Amino acid sequence: MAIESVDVVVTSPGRNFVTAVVTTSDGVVGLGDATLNGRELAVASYLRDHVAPTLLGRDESQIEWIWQYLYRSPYWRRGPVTMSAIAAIDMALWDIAAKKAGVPLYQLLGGASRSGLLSYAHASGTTVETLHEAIHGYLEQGFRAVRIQAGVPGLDQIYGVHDAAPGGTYEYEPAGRAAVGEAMRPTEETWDTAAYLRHLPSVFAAVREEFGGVLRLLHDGHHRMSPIEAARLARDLEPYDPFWLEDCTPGEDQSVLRLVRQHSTTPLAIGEVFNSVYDYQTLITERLIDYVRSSATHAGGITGLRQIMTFAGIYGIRSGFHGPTDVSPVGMAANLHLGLAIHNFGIQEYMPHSALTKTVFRTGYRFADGLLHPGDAPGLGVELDREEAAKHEYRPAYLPVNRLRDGSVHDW
Ligand code: KDG
Ligand code: MG
Repeated sequence: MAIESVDVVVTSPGRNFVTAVVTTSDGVVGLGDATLNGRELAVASYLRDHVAPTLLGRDESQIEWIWQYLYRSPYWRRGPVTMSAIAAIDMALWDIAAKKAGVPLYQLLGGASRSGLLSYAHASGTTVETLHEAIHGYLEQGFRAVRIQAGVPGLDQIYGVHDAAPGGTYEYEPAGRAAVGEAMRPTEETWDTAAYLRHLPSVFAAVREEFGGVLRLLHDGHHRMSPIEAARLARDLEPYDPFWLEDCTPGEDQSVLRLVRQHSTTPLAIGEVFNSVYDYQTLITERLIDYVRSSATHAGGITGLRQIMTFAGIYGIRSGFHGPTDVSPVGMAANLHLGLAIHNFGIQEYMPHSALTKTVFRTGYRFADGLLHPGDAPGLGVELDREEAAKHEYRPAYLPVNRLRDGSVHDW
C-alpha cells in the first residue's frame, strides 16, 4: 500500500495545534503531532510545502526508511521546525502500522514493560499557602508526584506560577494569544535570579513540613540560572530530597552541567527544547543528567525519541518526557506508548488538556492512582474530529519573554 495524502490541520481549541493526517491507499488514517509553541505555522508550511509532496506514493510501512529520508535528504538537519515536522509524519506512520496490526502501538514497540506510567502534575501558588492548597487538590486526584513552582516576593509574574481559578481548577496556559487575524507581541515579565535563589529553598522546606518525605517533589528552573547559580540551587535543595531539578541552565552548552554535578547530588533533568540525540551526547556519555525531557513531538517522533532512550538506557538514564498542553493529545499518546514499552521509563509530565481541546481530539488514555496508561485501542488511540477542528481558527499566540530589572533580555 502507499501514502495517498498528507493533510495538515491547524486548529485552535483554546490553544493552537498542528496535526499531520496521513491517509493510505487502503483508507487507513494516521495522526501525528507537529505543534511547536509560538512557531506553529512554520512547521505547518514545512510539512505542507516541503514534506507532503515527497511522500505521496511511498510505502507507508517503511517507517525507518522514511525517517532517514526526511532527516538526511533535505541537506539541512535538525532544529525544532524540521524535527517537529519529521515527528508528525513518524507518529502518523506508527499509528497506521498499529491500526493495521489491530493492536495498541505499545505492542509494536516491544509490549508493556509496566502496568502504568508514574505521572506528575503542576502544582503552584503565588504564596506557600495557595501552593499547599494546589498540592492537596492533586493528592485528592491521586497524584503521587508534583512539580512545585511558587511566587517570589517582589516579582509579579513567573513561569508556571498561578493560583487556582474560580471554581478550584488548576488548569493554565502559559502562552498568551491574540484574536483571530490580529497580530500580537509577547507579554514581558520581570525576573530576578538572586531573589528566586534566596526564596525557593524555603518553599521546599515548607512543603516538606506540610506533606512529609514520601511525596515526590520536582521543580523547573526554566533555563534561568548561570552554571554557578544552578550549582548553588541544586545544593540548597538537596536537604529536601527533590525528585529532580529541571532546566537549571539553558541546555545549549552541555559542558556546564559538569559544574552543577561537582557541587550536588540533586538529580537533573533537561531537554524539552532539544530535538536530536546529538543534543544529549555529552550529557548522556558523561552521565551529567538523570532524566531526558524531550517529547516525541519535538524530537523526531517515536523513532527519534526511541533512539535517544536506547542511547540513554546504556548509561542508566531514564525518561521524563515533556507533557505540557502544547504537546497535543496525539503527541501525548505517542509519549505514553513509548514510555509504557521502554525499560528505562522514569516519570511522565501530565498537564491535562482543556475540555474544549478534547472536543477536537478524542483521547483513549486514562489516569488512575497516579499512573497514566495509553489505552488499548488500535494505534495511538486518539481521534481527530475535523469538523470540530474547523470551528477553531488559528490565532497568533506566544509565550511571554523575560527582562531583568535593568531591562536587558533574559531567558524565559
Ligand atoms: O512551550 C513551552 C512549554 O511547554 C514549557 O514552558 C513548559 O517548561 C515547561 C514544562 O516543563 O512543561
Ligand atoms: Mg520545563
